[in-house]
Amino acid sequence: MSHSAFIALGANLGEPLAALRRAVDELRTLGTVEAVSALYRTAPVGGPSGQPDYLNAALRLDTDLTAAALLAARHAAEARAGRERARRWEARVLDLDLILYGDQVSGDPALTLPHPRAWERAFVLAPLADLDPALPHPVTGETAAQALARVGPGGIEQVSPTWTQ
Ligand code: A4P
Ligand code: MG
Repeated sequence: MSHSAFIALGANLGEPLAALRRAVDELRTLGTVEAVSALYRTAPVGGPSGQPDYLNAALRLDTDLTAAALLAARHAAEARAGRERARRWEARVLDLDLILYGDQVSGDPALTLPHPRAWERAFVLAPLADLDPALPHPVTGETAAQALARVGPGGIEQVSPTWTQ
């Protein structure tokens, strides 16, 4: 059965735009990419100080894979991009987060759904609102557009509406 997954992409080391484009191509092999958000330049949130700005985006993937299989595929894609996992929230060549998987809710630390910080972060919410402003948080019901208005668009700037070509 096909599930609708929303995946956030981020990178702030190496060649972030090339890494995000490659990630979109890799995700196309896992299902149907129904929509891709605009691309944003965003100020780093958390982590060591002095990190470069991020590029962030999101996409909707309709897939037959389970959430766990998607997460495993994402680890492989991050590894291919050359990500070295060391400290949490440090600069990275590619970060793929599973934000939503249908309306599935999970507290498993290895796979928390929805992604626990997504509805508090403009760098996730702005791309999500591009894909579907009415997208509801499965627990609270707050939509992506409502959450973006609540947290405010500080620290993010749209760079390009069409960037995957
Ligand atoms: N994990 C649990 N649930 C999920 C899920 N739904 N999606 C586990 C993805 N991973 C999930 O993640 C750490 C662990 O979370 C994994 O073992 C996974 O099984 P990670 O991606 O390896 O490490 P991380 O990204 O450093 O940690 P985390 O907690 O995912 O951080 P965030 O929340 O992704 O924050 N600022 C800007 N401007 N733009 C960014 O993209 N990203 C972060 C990372 C911080 N600041 C940023 C940005
Ligand atoms: Mg992450």
